[in-house]
Amino acid sequence: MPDPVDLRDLALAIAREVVPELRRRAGDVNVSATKSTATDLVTEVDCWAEEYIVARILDARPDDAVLAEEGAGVAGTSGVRWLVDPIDGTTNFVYKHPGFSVSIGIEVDNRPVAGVVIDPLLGDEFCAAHGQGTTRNGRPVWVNSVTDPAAALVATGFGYDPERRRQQAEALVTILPQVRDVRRVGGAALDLASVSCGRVDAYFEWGLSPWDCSAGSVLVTEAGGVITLFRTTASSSVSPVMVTEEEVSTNWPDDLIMLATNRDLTTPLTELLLEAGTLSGP
Ligand code: LIP
Repeated sequence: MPDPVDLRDLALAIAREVVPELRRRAGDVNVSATKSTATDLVTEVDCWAEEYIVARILDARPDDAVLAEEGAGVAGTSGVRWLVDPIDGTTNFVYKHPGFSVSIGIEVDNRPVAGVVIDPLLGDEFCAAHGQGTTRNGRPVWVNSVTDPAAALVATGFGYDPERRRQQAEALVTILPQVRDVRRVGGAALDLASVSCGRVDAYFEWGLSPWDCSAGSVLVTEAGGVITLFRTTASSSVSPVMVTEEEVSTNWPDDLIMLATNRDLTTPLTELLLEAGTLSGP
């Protein structure tokens, strides 16, 4: 198996090469297209950064597979797969609002083993490799040890589909009064990085894509946290349907819900998501 440290270091080197351009163009770019809905933005910089990152990966490791947000997909033969979000949090990027990042995750045999998330505006580099812990700008970081949901600062995000947004907002009516507060910063990758370094206590979101959260989930687990994945169920009264990272790697479900937090908060926050209807879906 390729060394996760080598994969992480290659991801970091490549991500660093696009960061200056992202910093320079943030807030000074036209929206070139929309995707799933009118609010799901794409800019020429997303496309440029993706092309650049994918070319660099394949130049260094031609037998690897790549899956990237703006459409690049390459089937590999090595068992290594790169999940690339050239700009996670494109809306923030368009407004030069902190919360967007470059996210590169790496799986070996369908298991996430390394990840890099760089915040171009704040200059933070989050890196993790299996068994090696998580670092922020080279220094080790860990998830918080909060045990009471009422004392938890919880990040979340909203999808682009208006009906899904309505349901996400409704769930917050139940969640918000029972936690310390809620943050909606912008992109999943940085939200997961925030869990890894204790900048928030937990993060959950319904409807993520693999490139949004591949790198960030390694940051969380290597920082001592827990990633729990659920499928939505037909009724909020039944047990949540949990799925593994390997299962979703080969067959990514549109209704996936991710919860990232520390070991102690996982059960109480799962119960809160269940009470809020987040795990029961449409
Ligand atoms: C974003 C996700 C985020 C979600 C946003 C958006 P994108 O990704 O990372 O978690 O809440 O609405 O989907 O599309 O900006 O790369």
